[in-house]
Amino acid sequence: MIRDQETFPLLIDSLARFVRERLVPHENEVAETDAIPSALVEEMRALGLFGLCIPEEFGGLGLTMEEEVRVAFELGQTSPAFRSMFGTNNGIGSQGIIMDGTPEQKARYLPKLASGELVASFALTEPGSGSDAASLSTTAVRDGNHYVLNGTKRYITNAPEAGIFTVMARTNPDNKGAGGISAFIVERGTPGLSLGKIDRKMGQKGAHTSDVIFDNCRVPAANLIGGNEGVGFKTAMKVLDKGRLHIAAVCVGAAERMLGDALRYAMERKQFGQPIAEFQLVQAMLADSKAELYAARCMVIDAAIRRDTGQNVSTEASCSKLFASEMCGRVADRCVQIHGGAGYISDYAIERFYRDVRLFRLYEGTSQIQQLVIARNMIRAGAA
Ligand code: COS
Repeated sequence: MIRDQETFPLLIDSLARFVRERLVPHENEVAETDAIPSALVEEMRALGLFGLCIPEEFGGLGLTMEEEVRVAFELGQTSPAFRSMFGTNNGIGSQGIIMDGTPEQKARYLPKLASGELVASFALTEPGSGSDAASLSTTAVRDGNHYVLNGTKRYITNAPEAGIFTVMARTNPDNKGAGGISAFIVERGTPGLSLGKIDRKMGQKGAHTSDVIFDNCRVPAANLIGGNEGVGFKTAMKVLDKGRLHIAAVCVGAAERMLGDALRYAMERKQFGQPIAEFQLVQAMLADSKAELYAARCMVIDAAIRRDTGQNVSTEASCSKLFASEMCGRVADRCVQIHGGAGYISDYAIERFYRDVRLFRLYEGTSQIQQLVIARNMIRAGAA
């Protein structure tokens, strides 16, 4: 759903211009320094990018899902590290509070997240629990007006920058499954919370992940999300349903960028006396990429519109994440191929994108987890 047909295209235009004129020129610098220049982060704040998906009453733009994916199509057209900077504030870091938080939790944290004053991280994954998220072993034991957290979270995006963490921990040791898990908001600086060293990754330089370690970390009971124990896993799954659709849209944006670069290269690069774009084998790679990209774009928009009308889109979000991230990987591979040897050289953006987009098939649920979610939902519906 697009709320205002007149102003929304203006937002898209200004974001496209920001991406083209401000972010793309800094891609190499970010990759080399592993940092986003603070002036750019300031510009992101001023544009409201940290609050895109936070409700208007808390100072955000309150984008609908369709608006959000269309914005992500634009933001995806540059290094994913830029989007990642404000991605957790709009997505996995804040949505648990937006969906299930108490009015006090929303009032305390959302305005600061919307303005970008505070960065939020989502802490689910652990050394021993990745795809099998319900088996997590971080514990939270009630002690008076506090919970005492112990455990380690792994690969936590934006942990080094985060001011708050939404943390999934087991409050009921007798329930080893999803029902024993609760979600908490933990503020940086809480005694007992520390960070591991920043992970060295294959790509997405400028976006940081690290371990988050809880060692007898005392968290006020008021920070139990929604005030209810045992529903933290459901909160996490609902957050991921939305996040997966967003990532699918980012994949569409990234594929558009890569294909645009490859097309330009193919039209300029001459071999055998003519631009390589004239060769049918190159055309096949361009055409297959275009067709798949179009399919992914349509899927993402359809799933987003369905979500805006209140439908449960768990299946469609996983279908979109599965197809779009795999499509993005195939497009990246073909675009390297179209560039030939140049595609292996860091002077060309495609070399960096090829590594950057590999993450899309892994995080917020691997392709195999998306397959599992889709098939399970089908079987459940079939049995009903
Ligand atoms: N929305 C709401 N509730 C959901 C849900 C969703 N999308 N998915 C599951 N639930 C609920 C179930 O209904 C169930 O509740 P009840 O016991 O009351 O029925 C509970 O959560 C447990 O669900 P389920 O039995 O399906 O859990 P499993 O342990 O079998 O695993 C998967 C579910 C594998 C899908 C889940 O662990 C997962 O998504 N893993 C990947 C994690 C991930 O994406 N990590 C990325 C890190 S974050 S960047």
